[in-house]
Amino acid sequence: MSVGIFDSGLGGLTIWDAVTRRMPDLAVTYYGDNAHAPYGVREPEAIHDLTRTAVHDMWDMGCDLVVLACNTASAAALRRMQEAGVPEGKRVLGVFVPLIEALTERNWGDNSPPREVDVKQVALFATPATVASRAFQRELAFRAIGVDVEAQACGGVVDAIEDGDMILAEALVRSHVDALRRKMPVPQAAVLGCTHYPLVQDAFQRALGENVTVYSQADIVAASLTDYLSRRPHMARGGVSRMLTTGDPEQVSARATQFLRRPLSFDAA
Ligand code: DGN
Repeated sequence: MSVGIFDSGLGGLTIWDAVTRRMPDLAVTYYGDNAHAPYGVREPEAIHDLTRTAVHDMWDMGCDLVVLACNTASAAALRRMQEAGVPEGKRVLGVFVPLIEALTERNWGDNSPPREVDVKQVALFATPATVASRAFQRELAFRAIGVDVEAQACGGVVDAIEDGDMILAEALVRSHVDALRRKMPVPQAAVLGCTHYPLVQDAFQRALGENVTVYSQADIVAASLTDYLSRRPHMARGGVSRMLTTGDPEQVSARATQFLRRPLSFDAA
């Protein structure tokens, strides 16, 4: 059994990278649905169905715990899959809750009532599908009250990063931050709600200024997963590490290596 990390494509590699650096001995299966990426521009129903199919594949191949390392998939599929009921002994987790827990500095049980927190003005930067879903605001409302969230859909940033055009990515980040500031002039915190954005975190920080705390997912999710597994050690035992893709393994390996600047080799899922 290994821990599964799922993404629509390459973005989840930022989370995979942080997880494998933090827990080098953990057996991890990375599964990229590159044949159907990007998810960010698809309808919620299609995103749910693709995510559900991939997670069932991963459960069947022995990953008892699957992390949806993709905001777009978490937004469209996570709650629905959990509410539909998961098979005995299997788990699926997403990326919003760790982020919200970091933002509210509290590891709450799902049943505790929402409470007042210090951070009041929060900017969310994410893909158009994640912003449209309002999933982040919904999860936040379960845990905190009195927080204003202004969301900015960051069209083009994922594609620019995947094309390796970091100059364009930075320019787009600046223009999306400007657009956000027209709606919320002084955010206290900024949440980067897309797996690709850790790669432009410095650009967000520069554009937002040093008074804004930027929450980036990779380290937060890796820390949260470490904590989760320390309380459930049986889920972290045994298994082998592998990288799988529904796309063309040779092509995906080359793009992933360029994306993360670390040699990576994928097999067919
Ligand atoms: N991995 C996706 C996310 O975190 O929202 C971004 C890539 C995409 O499907 N657009």
